[in-house]
Amino acid sequence: FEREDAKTARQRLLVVANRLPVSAVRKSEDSWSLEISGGGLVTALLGVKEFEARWIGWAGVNVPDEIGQKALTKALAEQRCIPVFLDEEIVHQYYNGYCNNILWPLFHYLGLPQEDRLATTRSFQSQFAAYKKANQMFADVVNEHYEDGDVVWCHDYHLMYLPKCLKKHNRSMKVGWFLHTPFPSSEIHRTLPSRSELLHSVLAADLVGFHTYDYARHFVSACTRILGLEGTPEGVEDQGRLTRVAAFPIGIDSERFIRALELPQVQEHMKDLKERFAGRKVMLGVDRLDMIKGIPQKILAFEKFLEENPAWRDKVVLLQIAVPTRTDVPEYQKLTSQVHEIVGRINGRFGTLTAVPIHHLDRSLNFHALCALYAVTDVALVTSLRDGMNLVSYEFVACQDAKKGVLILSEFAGAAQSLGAGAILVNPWNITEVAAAIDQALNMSPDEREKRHKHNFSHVTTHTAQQWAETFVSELNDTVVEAEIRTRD
Ligand code: ADQ
Repeated sequence: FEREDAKTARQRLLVVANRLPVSAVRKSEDSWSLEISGGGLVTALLGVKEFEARWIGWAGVNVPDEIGQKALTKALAEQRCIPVFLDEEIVHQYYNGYCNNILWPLFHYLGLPQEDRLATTRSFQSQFAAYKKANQMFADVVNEHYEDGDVVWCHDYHLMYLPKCLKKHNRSMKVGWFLHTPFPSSEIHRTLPSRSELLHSVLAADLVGFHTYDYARHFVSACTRILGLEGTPEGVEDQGRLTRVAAFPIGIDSERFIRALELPQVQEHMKDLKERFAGRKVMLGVDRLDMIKGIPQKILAFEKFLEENPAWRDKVVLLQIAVPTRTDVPEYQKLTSQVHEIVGRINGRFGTLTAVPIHHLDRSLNFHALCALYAVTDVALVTSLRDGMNLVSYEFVACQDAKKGVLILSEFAGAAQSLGAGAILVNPWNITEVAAAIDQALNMSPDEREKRHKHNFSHVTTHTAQQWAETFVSELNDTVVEAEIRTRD
């Protein structure tokens, strides 16, 4: 009955994520302009009609003064957003430090930071303290706005300490936690100094979700091996209390992409691109400029392909659109220079006076330009070294119903589990294998392309972002009801 009631009364959903789905720019002492970002999570939740969603998160700006905080809170309220104010020091230690320098690389199998061990250990402790403090600040805002019957959905590696903070305050709160990155093998998680504390905290949630069964299995193994708890087919059991653990593969709002292709400005853009690259096959990479995306490896594989296939040199072009992220971090600056250097070398080697084989852009594209690019592409190259899911592969497939292009996809992206049958799967570390996959993709028969595309298109259009969000929240409601019945019996 509880679910039925929730449906008719539109249950409130509190989505807690590190960042709010808006960018805030201060116009004056007491006024702000807001821009809604179109990320996957935002579109997923906007599409869910069953719940009334509110967002709680950091607005991405430092607002030290009360006047500014009040004005921003008011402006955000119109967008159903509630800010958590974090000062610069906390952001440095919690966000840049513990989240992005420790958990992000570790969860993508890149290990813990290797610099001066002593310094790392010392800063590790202060960063973990800041992480817990920041998570408690998120919890305080949730507690302030929570009403009986709400569902609280915590997102990602930034907020692993949040379920514990929430349940400590209110045991009956319905809390779910979803991880957008991979959860690594328990042997990797074991290296993390705060390994047990984080696992215990996540287990305080009622439902814990991952993109794939493998990540869920790794999490359960970490709990059994590191904490000595019992793993069951349903989840993890601790002193009679079950935390349900399951896979909820995310999707995209495929209709939004399909509809965009009909717009005159997108059609115009497609026409320009087709003219610009007439006579050449277009290969495409769209990534955040992050080490996990395997951009240098991808470009080196393309070089190998050109080296081995001279006949293709003036008949193919690789467009690599890499939006810079975390630009203040030295490793990311190094990655940018490395990519520029490789691209420069290859263009110098195989370019002619009229054309170069690689166009590399360090920038973000707007939605319409991105759709046009996806639609004119012959072969998409997604070669992440690790990736929780990878939505670029889904977006490409959604835009390809006319062209039926080929997707080359890393076997280390979560998407390999869902789009594997239609894509050419590769080990992104093996440059020879990726070069061979490029050859196979460019020479694939139309029948084979159609067959593979059909499989992927049907998956992408039926496993949508909206369905993902609805499934997770329904499962969370059911899990809590089942737990109540178990306790009563
Ligand atoms: P990301 O690592 O950001 O997400 P991904 O899933 O590919 O990776 O999503 C990237 C989004 O940014 C896509 O919507 C894409 O269109 C957009 N984007 C990337 N580069 C762009 C560019 N140059 N210009 C414009 N737009 C660009 C994290 C995890 C993923 C997981 C998602 C969702 O790392 O593994 O799939 O969350 O859970």
